[in-house]
Amino acid sequence: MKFEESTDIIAKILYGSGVRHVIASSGSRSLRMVRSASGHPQLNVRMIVDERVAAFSALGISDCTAQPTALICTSGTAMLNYAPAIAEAYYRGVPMIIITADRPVDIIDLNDGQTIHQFHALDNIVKMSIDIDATRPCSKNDFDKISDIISFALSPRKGPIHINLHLEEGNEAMDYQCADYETEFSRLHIPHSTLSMSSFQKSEIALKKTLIFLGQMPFDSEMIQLVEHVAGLPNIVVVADIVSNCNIPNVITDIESLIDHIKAHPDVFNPELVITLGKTSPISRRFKEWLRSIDDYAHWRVNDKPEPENTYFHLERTIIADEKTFLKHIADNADKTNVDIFNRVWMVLNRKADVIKSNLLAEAPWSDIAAINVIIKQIPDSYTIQCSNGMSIRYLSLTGANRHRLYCNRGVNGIDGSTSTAIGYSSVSDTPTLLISGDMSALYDISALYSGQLSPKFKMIVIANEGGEIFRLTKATRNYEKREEMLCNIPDIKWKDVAKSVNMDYFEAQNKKELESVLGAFFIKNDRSTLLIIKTSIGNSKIYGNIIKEINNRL
Ligand SMILES: Cc1ncc(C[n+]2csc(CCOP(=O)(O)OP(=O)(O)O)c2C)c(N)n1
Repeated sequence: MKFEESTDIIAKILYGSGVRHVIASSGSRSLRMVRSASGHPQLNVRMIVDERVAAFSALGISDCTAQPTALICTSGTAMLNYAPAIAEAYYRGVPMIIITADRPVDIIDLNDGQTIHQFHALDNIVKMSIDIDATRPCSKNDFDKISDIISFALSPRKGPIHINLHLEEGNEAMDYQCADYETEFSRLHIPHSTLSMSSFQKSEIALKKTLIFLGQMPFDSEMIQLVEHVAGLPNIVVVADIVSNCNIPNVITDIESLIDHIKAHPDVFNPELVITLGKTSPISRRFKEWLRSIDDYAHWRVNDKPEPENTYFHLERTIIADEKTFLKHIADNADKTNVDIFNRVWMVLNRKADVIKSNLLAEAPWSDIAAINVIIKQIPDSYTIQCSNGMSIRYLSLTGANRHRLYCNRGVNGIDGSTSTAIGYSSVSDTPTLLISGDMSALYDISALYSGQLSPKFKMIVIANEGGEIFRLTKATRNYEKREEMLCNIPDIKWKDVAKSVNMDYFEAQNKKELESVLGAFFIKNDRSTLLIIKTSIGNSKIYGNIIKEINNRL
């Protein structure tokens, strides 16, 4: 009889469900699970000590590979450090398998160290949790439960699940044989999303001035083609966040530059129907507020779950469908005789704004936005861009990102894990990854640079603008008398020393000329990961804000 521990079989179940990458954090309680996973010939297991970094890296890996990534950690508070990345995965619909090692059940609540109530601790941010006692031989029923919960992670809406695994400490083989278990895909039955396309008539869209909004979506060339087609229909305008990965000419990715003009001309620009696709709400707060404030339109949300998500307070219908199926349906049923000019008026406005914007950006004095405008034009086509929150993603929304793949944690995260996510992504990507980050975000997640995963294909640009620039721009914070001290401030970081300590090449630029002269080398060098620091000073937000104001004025 072949000896197999429960954890060996769990490792096989992981592989059978499509997991290829596992990130384990160091600990003794989790050792049995780690040993089994790393002993599996087809699982790629790496160790990252900081669980927050581990979980964000796993998120980046799942974003890049479109496969579930597994996490393993030890008992106690370790798992709580997974929470920010798990929450992002939950709201963005990214599958992740979280395995937390726990103590034997009878030593919980004895006031022992590193022991908390782990089961259910992540319940608000995972699709489902199970508690498995692997201190004894696991039964077929236990393995069925594990297979089922993993298949649930992979079924619509995809998302993270939590397996809390009670384990004996130690490295010696357990002296028992657990149940034989068929770990192939037999139990993994992934239901297809039910489509309710019949819930609307062709005429309901064909006759209405329709605004389609695209939130965050993974890059998908078939999706781009469909969007291109739909965005050419006369009664439809497509407004998309730059993280929709549909950055094509007939889609409006910079709504912020148009919003004042649109608000001033409701008869021309107000939609009768708004359809939203993708998991996230708009980056432009003013666009979201506009959609909340205007009357007389209906909102249809295309979603992979039936629960109503009434972001704009106009929700009329939830259409359960995947985005591509829905767009195909619209494209196939388009009314070719329609002579609506809704699309045309929006497109004319957008083209005009683009011309004004490109002049204003070219003339902008040295600042964050001037630097981003230079950088974006020089990023080689093969690069994926990862971006932190704060101003960076807003700068990119203004300049555009050409056709680069672009990712940012726009689900529910703030500044907590951009570097880890980008490094995780780049660790499994065949092509180079560029992270553009604010300096506060980069400091917050600096542990990622020490995670031992830096690949030569990873490039990082930090906009060193003396802390949280966004607070100097936002109405709610900019006039606070202690703004710099209480909101913006970060210590003076010696980035050159940081780069040296993690073996990254280092460049810096303090003006446009310096930037132009270092960019070529920054992108071309491919033997080590590289850090470029862009130094600007306070005043950036005024320059950025004035460009947007001026575009709106000149329209
Ligand atoms: C985890 C988390 N903590 C706090 C915040 C609040 N917050 C929003 S933006 C920001 C500052 C961002 O600064 P930086 O990364 O330097 O970007 P910049 O605004 O300068 O572009 C902070 C602290 C957040 N979003 N997320």
